[in-house]
Amino acid sequence: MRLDVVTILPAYPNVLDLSLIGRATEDGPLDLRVHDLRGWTHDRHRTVDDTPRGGGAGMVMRPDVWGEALDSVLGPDPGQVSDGSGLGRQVLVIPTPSGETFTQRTAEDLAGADQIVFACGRYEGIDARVATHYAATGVEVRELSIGDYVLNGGEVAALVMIEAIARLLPGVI
Ligand code: ABV
Repeated sequence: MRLDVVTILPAYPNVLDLSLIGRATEDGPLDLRVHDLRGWTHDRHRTVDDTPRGGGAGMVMRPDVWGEALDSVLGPDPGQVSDGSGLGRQVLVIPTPSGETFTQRTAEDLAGADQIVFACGRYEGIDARVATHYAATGVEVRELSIGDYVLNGGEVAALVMIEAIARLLPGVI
């Protein structure tokens, strides 16, 4: 299974190397790739945050930067993994406190995917047009919450989901 994590804190997923998940990445069924969102910015300050469209308090994350990042990570046929071995199930997970609750059932379902891309937002979240856009292009978009509390960003939520999903894969435990 391929797992991609897009984040402005690309060192976060390094903790997975301490566990069984790290070993599964070295010689097992997991292909974990971490991407720095700021690699898709074009300005000198590598800006990823923006004032919300239509006004309102707080900052959202720029949809143009997320669009370039996710177009690149999802590849030319969004919704399908093209890894040479035929087409597979590709899922875009957006951790958000307002999402559907992630449960063991969700983990079991997502363990059947061929590629999961975790879009980890900071600030007040990723501009809502990002989820709408990829859902409209045929990607299975899942906005998921690990619990009824607010974190500073989606990274820790993604780590929780990755651990719960990866341990279900044959050859990880
Ligand atoms: C994602 N809180 S998931 C981004 N419980 C920001 C905050 C946050 C998540 C969660």
